[in-house]
Amino acid sequence: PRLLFATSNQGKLRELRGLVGDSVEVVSLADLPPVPEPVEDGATFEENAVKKARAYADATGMLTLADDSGLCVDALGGRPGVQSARYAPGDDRARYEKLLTELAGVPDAQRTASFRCALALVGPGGGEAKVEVGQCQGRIGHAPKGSHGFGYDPVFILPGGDRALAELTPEEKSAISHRGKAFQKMKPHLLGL
Ligand code: ITT
Repeated sequence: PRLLFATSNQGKLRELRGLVGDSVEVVSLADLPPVPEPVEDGATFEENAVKKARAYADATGMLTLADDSGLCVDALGGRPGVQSARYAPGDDRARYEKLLTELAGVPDAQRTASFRCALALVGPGGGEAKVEVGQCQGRIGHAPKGSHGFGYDPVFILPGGDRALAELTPEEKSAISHRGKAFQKMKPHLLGL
């Protein structure tokens, strides 16, 4: 079946295309006439993912998958969390630079963080959403490094070493990422269609 991946984030779209492979034809928002953007005012990733999937499924009549994700930093009480895309104006770099500034002077042991992802799938006729989540643990580094990925990947250090998520190839990232884990749980729902 054709699947609408309802995101305007090119990084997410690239990763999902890699995860889906050739089994499903993926259409993105860029392939469709403009649809009004839903308001992401939910308190949780799950809630926002369902809001997005439902809004785009209603507007297009297509099987729709949406992703709401973000970075939860323990020393910041879980911020930026659901606000990750709006944490600072400007681009991804402006946002991870702000994070490094906020964490200046915080020792490594207290720089723990997790990426979270909620995927929501809504059928062409609406109805119940299928929701799956995934997490990836790590800590915030002291300077950006690596050129892969997107968003906060250059400042997210993986456990057991000093590698940033942005230093992993797309395949390596998807094997351990919040999005990859959520997608593996979502896969049976997609194949069952
Ligand atoms: P859509 O709502 O159109 O999907 P968005 O970028 O606004 O795109 P979110 O509201 O879910 O999406 O915000 C997620 C933000 O969290 C995203 O902009 C990144 O900054 C960050 N993020 C999510 N997944 C990430 C990942 O795998 N690596 C790095 N940063 C990530």
